[in-house]
Amino acid sequence: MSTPLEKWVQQQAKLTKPNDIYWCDGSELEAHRLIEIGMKKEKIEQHNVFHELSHKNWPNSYLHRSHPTDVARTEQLTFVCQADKETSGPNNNWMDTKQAKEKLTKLTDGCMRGRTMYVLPYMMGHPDSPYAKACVQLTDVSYVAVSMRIMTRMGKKVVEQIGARDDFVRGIHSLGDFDVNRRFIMHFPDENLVWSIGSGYGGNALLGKKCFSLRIASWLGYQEGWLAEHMVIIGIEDPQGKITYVTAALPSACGKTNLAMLQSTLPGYKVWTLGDDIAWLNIGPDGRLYAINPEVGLFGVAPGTSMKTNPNMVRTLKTAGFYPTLFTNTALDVDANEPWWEGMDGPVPKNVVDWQGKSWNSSLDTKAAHPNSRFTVSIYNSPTLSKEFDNPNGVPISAILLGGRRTQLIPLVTEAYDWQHGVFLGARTGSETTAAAAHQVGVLRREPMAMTPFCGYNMGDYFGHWLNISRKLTQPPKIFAVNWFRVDDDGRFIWPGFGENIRVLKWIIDRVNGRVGAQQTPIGLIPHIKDLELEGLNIAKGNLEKLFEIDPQAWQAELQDIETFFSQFGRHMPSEIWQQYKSLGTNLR
Ligand code: GTP
Ligand code: SPV
Ligand code: MN
Repeated sequence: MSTPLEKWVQQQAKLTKPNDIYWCDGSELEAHRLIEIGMKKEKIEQHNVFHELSHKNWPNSYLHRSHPTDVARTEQLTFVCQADKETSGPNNNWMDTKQAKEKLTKLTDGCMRGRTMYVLPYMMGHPDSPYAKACVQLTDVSYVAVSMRIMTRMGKKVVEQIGARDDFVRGIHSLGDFDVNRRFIMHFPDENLVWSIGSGYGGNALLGKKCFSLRIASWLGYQEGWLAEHMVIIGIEDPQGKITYVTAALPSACGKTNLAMLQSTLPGYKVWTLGDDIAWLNIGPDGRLYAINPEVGLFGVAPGTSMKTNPNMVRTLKTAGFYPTLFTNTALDVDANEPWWEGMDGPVPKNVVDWQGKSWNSSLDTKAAHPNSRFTVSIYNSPTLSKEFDNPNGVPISAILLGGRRTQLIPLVTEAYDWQHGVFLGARTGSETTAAAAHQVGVLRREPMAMTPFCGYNMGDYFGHWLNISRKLTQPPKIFAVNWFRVDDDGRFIWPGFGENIRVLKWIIDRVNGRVGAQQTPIGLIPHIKDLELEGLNIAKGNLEKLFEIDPQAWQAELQDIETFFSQFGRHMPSEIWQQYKSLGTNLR
């Protein structure tokens, strides 16, 4: 008698028609075999799937070049197929479930011919965690198999854990033919199913990540009373040795990985890493909010990563760990056979090929590394890994930061008056778009809780769910809005950011621990300048004022944009949020 899992794999093999089926066991030996296959047998365009880099400075590292049309998430090709369009909401593309499956079945029929189907059993969350989920993804490329092994707890134990159960999360993935007209990333939340074809890139292909752990999990959370969020989890240790746990939502390529690995410039303070992208937030037995990171890897933006901006990330990448480290679409220093990207320490190497393998030099006006080029590395390599990382119950959260990338208008930090006001601060957040998705960069859009591309149901209901969560919390975390990205009249960032962000974190934990007061403004509470540790920084006085300036006139266009955004959600929009919106308008007048 075969199990539901075996039956499902057989069914999918009948449809996809691979040459052979390979069940991954998650072992070290297997990872090396898969990389060998990627280096010798599998190709994308003219490139092998993996190129071995020199292990001298970058231990166990490999370069992957994706298809040139397949370098970022494709939001326009991403669908959330809830039972009806209204449940998916205006924040998602929707297709009728039956129609979506007919379309996908056609595209999937025979798509693995001549290829291997890899079966990847994996857990999101620690296997002993009450919040963990067992999942299985199918894929036809070694890159995805090796990446999933770095990003998740993958292995044959999960098959035993699933046993005869039918409720595992299913993911079907194939590279297809890379034709964007035949590329779809589709979600079926009521069946715990993700079906993705035509892309091999990150969030489109590693189905445990955004597809399951955010889009589908957010829907599970809505029904079951928890939250799946696009958030960093960190512990901030103060000079007394007290650790305060904090989460932070920032949109894609807006500083989460940097914040998660922050190296403090203030003596006595230290940041411990628990997660850089996804947090599952549950109400614990004591009524506090607990966070776990369902992942075990970091899939971070490479350009700009250096000993100056993110030394702990550089150390993580240069640590010889148990797992391989992958570089996707970075440039290559040909002589050293090492990865290279804009913003790396040291001089530009003499002999560089760009992310597509074409000869490059700095006089060209193109980037050598793709702006969304990334590394995939085990979080266990990180020198700042929190000792609570594998705690199945997670860590209790005292503050939640909700931010965006705003070159104008939004202050460095604002504290919400209470949870309701905090949900409004999150809901009204705007951010300028980045290269993490295939769209125009630098366009302001609403990014509530950094979840615009990831909320798997109607965002109006999502705001209502956030409001409901606090009603069950004994100690709701304080909520703060942050913005590292304000620029001066010359277009330069005013706030130095990166390691210096500890100064803002210090104020936040001082507020949490009742050590300092705050000033009331029309938009929320901001620091008294005397309470901000600014020693050693060189910010012109006028610019410092700009970091906290609230210009009622300039807010008028923002109010209009927020209203237009909220209005789309019609009757799904909670009245509390509209009340908050009205008081903001009144306060600014
Ligand atoms: P995803 O992995 O896409 O979800 O994004 P992320 O939020 O983890 O992005 P990451 O930390 O990799 O941010 C990358 C971009 O943010 C780069 O352009 C960095 O230079 C920029 N960045 C990060 N932190 C700061 C900061 O404190 N100040 C400024 N000015 N830029 C920052
Ligand atoms: C993001 O775009 O927010 C990422 C990268 O973290 S991806 O996994 O491609 O979604
Ligand atoms: Mn992300």
